[in-house]
Amino acid sequence: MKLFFITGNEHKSREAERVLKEYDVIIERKDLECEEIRAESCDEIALSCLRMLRGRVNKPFFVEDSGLFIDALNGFPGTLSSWVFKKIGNEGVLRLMRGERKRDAHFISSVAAWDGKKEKVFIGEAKGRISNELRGKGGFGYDPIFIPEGSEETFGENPANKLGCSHRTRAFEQLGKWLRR
Ligand code: ITT
Repeated sequence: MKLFFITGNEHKSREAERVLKEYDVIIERKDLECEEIRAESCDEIALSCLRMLRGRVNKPFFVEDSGLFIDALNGFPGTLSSWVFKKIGNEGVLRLMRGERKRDAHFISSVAAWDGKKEKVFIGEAKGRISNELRGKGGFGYDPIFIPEGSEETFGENPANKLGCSHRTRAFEQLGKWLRR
């Protein structure tokens, strides 16, 4: 089966490709602009993008919205993750967390898919904590400051571990199972 992944982010599409090939799903990335609504949850944003793009993509496709939610910052940057990363980067987030002992955080990935007949949303989560300093050059975005549960290395230091347990992997595994149903 072939589906379009509408995203401007190549890292996301590479990660999706690796997970979905296990389900015999081939993806093709297409970069179409979608006006993101303001919302507190990634699934609301993903679903609204899916509905906005339905008329423009007449083939089965999906979109993904994700974000980093930091407990000590009441969930910030959350659904603003992409914008905040561009503005202040990992250094800026580490500055906001300076002196903070409670460093719990989680990533959320919401995938909204249209298989040609039905729409469906899948949510994946990765729990972890924010490191005290930048570590590792792998991955993208907040990977160098996020340490997943059960590990001492950031996603940036250990991208192979990321593929096994990330929010995106978990959401795309559900999509793969649904497509294969
Ligand atoms: P599209 O909307 O075009 O898909 P985007 O990068 O703008 O691409 P989002 O709006 O979903 O995507 O923003 C999510 C941001 O959250 C992303 O740009 C990163 O800064 C961060 N993020 C999401 N998943 C991540 C991951 O696996 N590792 C590191 N940072 C991540």
